[in-house]
Amino acid sequence: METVPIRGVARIPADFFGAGSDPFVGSIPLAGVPLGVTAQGDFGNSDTLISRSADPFDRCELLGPFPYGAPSVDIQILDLSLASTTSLTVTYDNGQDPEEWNVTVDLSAVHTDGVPENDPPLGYLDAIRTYCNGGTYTSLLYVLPRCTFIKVSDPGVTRILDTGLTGGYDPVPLNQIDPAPWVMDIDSDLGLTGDPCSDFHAGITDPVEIYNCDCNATGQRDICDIEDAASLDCNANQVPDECDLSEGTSSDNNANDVPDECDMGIPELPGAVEHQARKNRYISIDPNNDLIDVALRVELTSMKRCTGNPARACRDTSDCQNPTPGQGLCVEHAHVGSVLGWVQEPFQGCSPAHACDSTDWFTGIGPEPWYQD
Ligand SMILES: [Ca+2]
Ligand SMILES: [Ca+2]
Ligand SMILES: [Ca+2]
Ligand SMILES: [Ca+2]
Repeated sequence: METVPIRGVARIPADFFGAGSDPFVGSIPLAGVPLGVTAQGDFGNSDTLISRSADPFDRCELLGPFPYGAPSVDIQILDLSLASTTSLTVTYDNGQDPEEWNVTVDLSAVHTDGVPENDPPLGYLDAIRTYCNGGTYTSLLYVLPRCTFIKVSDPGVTRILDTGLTGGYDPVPLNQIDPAPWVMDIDSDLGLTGDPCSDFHAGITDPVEIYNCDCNATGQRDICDIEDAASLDCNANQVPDECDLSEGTSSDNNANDVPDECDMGIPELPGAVEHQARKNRYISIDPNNDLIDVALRVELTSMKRCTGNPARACRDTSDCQNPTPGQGLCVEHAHVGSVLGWVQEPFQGCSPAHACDSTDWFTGIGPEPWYQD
C-alpha cells in the first residue's frame, strides 16, 4: 500500500463537523486499503480499480519503430479504497475544543450511479514499449472522492463529504507524471498476480528485458510462436528451440534438432533383437527429468513360454522342468506388439547369493505406471 495524497479537497466548510466547527484546510495523508471482494470480483490487495478502453499494445506484435509509442488509451476509475494514516484535528470557534477524526475515501456516487453525464472527464494512459514485454507509461485520472469522517472518540459519529454531489469541488487529477514501468506478461518468479485477461500490468518491472522479439524471423513475437505451437519450447525457457540451437544457448550433440537438455533421460536404445540374445536386459534411465513424462516402455516381438504353464517365461526346457519336472517344453510364443509395461530391475534380482551378470533374464516389468512424474 502506498500513500496517495489527495489535494483537491481544499476546504471543508465551517459547521461541517458540528455547530461552530472551523473550516478545515490541509492535506490528509492516505494509504490504500485492500478492496478484496467487490461486485466486480475479488481484487485482493488492490486499492484502486481502473478501466481501460483497450490494451495499448498487441502482445504478439513486434517492437515498432522508435519511439515505440501507442495511441492514448482512455481510462476511468471504477473503485477506490483509501484511509487516513494519521487522524486530522478539527477545532471549533476559532481554534477551541480540538477533536481527532479519521477519514476513509472511496468514490463519489456520481462515479457509480450509472449516469455517464455527471461523470468526471475521462483520463488517459500513454504507454511506450521499450522492450518485448513492456516499457513505461504516464497517466492522468480524474477522481471525485467521497470522504467519510469518523470521530475518533466516538466512532458512531460520522460525517460524509461527497465531492461529486456537493457543489464547489473539482475532480481531483491523479497524475502519473514520472514514467512508471509496465509489463505484458508477469514473470512467474515475481510471485505476483494480475488480471489474466489483460496484457497491461502497471507498476511491474521485468527482471530481464529482452529486445530481440523475433529470433526466428516469423514476423510474430516469439512467445506467441510458442503459444501457437508454431515453435517448440521443450526446455521451457520461453525461447523457440530453433533459436536455442541457432544461437548456441543449447547444444545438439546428437544432431536431432532437439536441445540436448530435452534429450536427457532418453537412452540410446539398440535395435530390436531376439530375446535369446539377452541384450538390453538392464537399462539405466533418469526418471527425474521432469521434461519427459514417459521413461521407457517395453514391447516384445516374441517370447518363449512353457507349454505346460503358458504364463511362465523360459529360456530353455530346463527352466520349465525346474523346480517341478513335467511342466512342459520351452517354445516360442508370438507376442508381436505386446506392451508389457515399464522397465525395472531384472526379475531375479541381485543379491549376495545371486550376482547379476550378463546371463540374467530381462523380464522385470513394473506395473504401469512404474515411472511417471
Ligand atoms: Ca455517473
Ligand atoms: Ca517469432
Ligand atoms: Ca526453448
Ligand atoms: Ca539433441
